[in-house]
Amino acid sequence: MKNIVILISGGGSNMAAIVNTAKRDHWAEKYGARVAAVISNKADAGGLAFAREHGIPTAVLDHKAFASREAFDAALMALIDQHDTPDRPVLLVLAGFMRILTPGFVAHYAGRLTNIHPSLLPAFAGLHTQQRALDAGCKFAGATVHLVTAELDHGPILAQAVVPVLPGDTADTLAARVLTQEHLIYPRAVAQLLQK
Ligand code: NHR
Ligand code: GAR
Repeated sequence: MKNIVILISGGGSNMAAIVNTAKRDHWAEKYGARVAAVISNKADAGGLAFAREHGIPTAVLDHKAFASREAFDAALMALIDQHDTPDRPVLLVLAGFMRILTPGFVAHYAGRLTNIHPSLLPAFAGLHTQQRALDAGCKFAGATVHLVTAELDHGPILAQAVVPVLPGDTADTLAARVLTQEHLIYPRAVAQLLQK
């Protein structure tokens, strides 16, 4: 049995893709897994409404209310681990979550913490990936699902998808093309982890 906890900061479309796939593919029956909670560091994250509409418990933890990254991460860990039991260990899924996590936090969830990053890692770790890919003249871009380690965007790769860069692309049009692929590979990669 697994409790999936998803962290978001924004629109939450990857979170929604995982929730929808879990339902469509009967993850509860197949893997004993369910999305147990969605947590955002931003109160206005669009994805919170989707989660609430789907009966998933939500929480907001505003990083600005904490004096340090360590203090924020400790509070976040306490919230997440409410869903952690010996027979239902939490699988923690970052989906557009925009806060860098401390090494202590990452170690606590080692091997059960995933992220989706909008580039073909190891190229373009960090932020503003699509503009950097355009500036570099890349002909292809994409997304990577990886296990999170203390080094930003450098954990073991679980899945990737490639899209072409098209003439006239802007960072926004390229990001939208990449995002459609993210919605396919992230639920698939999570399902693979649930089968382990
Ligand atoms: N934490 C660790 N330790 N390792 C990773 O690989 C992580 C991580 C936390 C988030 C997602 C990542 C991405 O996919 C992620 C991977 C935020 C930033 C960032 O610079 C960078 C990478 C990612 C997420 N955040 C700023 C910060 O100071 C804040 C930016 C903002 O609020 O808009 O934390 O791209
Ligand atoms: C996605 O493209 C995701 O890869 C990216 O933000 C978008 C979130 O969309 N993640 C990062 O840039 C992490 N730093 P979503 O909120 O609709 O899933």
